[in-house]
Amino acid sequence: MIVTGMLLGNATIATMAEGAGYGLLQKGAVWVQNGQITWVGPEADAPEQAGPAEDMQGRLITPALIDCHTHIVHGGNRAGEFEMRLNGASYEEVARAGGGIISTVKATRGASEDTLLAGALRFVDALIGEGVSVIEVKSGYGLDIETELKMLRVARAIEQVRPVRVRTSFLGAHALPAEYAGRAMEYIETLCIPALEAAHSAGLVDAVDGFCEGIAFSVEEIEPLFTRAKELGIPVKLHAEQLSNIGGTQLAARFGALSADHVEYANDADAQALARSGSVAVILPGAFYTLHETQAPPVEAFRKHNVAMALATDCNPGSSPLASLLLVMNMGCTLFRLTPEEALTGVTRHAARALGLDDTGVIAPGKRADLAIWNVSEPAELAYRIGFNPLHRRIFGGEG
Ligand code: DI6
Ligand code: FE
Repeated sequence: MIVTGMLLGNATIATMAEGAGYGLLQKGAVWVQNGQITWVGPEADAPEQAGPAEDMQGRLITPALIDCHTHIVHGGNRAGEFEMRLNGASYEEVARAGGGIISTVKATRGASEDTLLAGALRFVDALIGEGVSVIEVKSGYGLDIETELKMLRVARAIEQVRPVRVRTSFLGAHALPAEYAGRAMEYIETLCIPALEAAHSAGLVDAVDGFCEGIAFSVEEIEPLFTRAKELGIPVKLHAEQLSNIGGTQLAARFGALSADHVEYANDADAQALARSGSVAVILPGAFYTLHETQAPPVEAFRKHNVAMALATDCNPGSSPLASLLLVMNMGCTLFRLTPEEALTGVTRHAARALGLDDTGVIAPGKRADLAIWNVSEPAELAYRIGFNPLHRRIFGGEG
């Protein structure tokens, strides 16, 4: 008998397969061959060719985690601004001292690709250390063609130096650069769309994102960008209804978006629109926490209308300087009353869907062998503990 691959046995397995809650298997085993999952089930039923099982000693195995919304590539940091504010400085004083999103744009424009990559890897490594296998990375701190492309190249470079998959989102419509003050539509038409075309030609874009908000871009300004994305065959997603309700969720749904993200101010009609379009609601508790927001996303409406909910770090230097997906799971439960099962689904199966990936996020035959093995015995413990990382081992594409 020829034994191939590896059989992980004596495990509690949360397969996260559709329609089955955690899809929990006690005394389970999973068989991995050539980077893929070949079989999962009760160890007693394991195929003979799988050979003897490696003893997981009752540990929990889940799909590896997926962080489906980050701004992990950026120049500089805003710790000084954080400190100024906590010492009593007003928003205007911070802005006059060069703070805010525009300060990150300046730092990102000025940074080399090596510097940006080294900065990002600090957070990438923290996420990998928590069992993460896929990270979405947005541009959006360039706001000029050259720097938007630079950010996306750095995002792609992460995959070359770390065992992780990266999905890139073009976020040229993140903020209006000073050069275009008062001319938002002109920015979209003469800079943002050409930047998207250039980035797409260079093979750097998996999705197109925008920041639809009073302080950023309106529905009317995002629409031509989404129209162009559609023509190019690129899926869209949108930062929508984070600080107010201005119709971004409806726009996202109209374009069949992969996801609408933040969505604190979304209402019942917005939830229905997402349900119809099959878009995922990506919930970002890190920004809510950092900004001291009080409006929680309409979780009850999402449940009622069967909108898939994902959770992500939103890792960025301003509103969410957060690089722990385990903490995000806890925050989702504590701040927004998600159940631990919804939280785990939100960083696995639903996060994969928010990125348009159908080869990962669940433990099932034919999927990638991206697994996280934890020193816990039940899945609720992952969301329950705060500031504790129980990862025992991560398997990425069958390796590890
Ligand atoms: N939503 C946010 O909260 C951040 N961007 C976005 O689209 C803010 C990013 C920053 O402050 O750097
Ligand atoms: Fe964001």
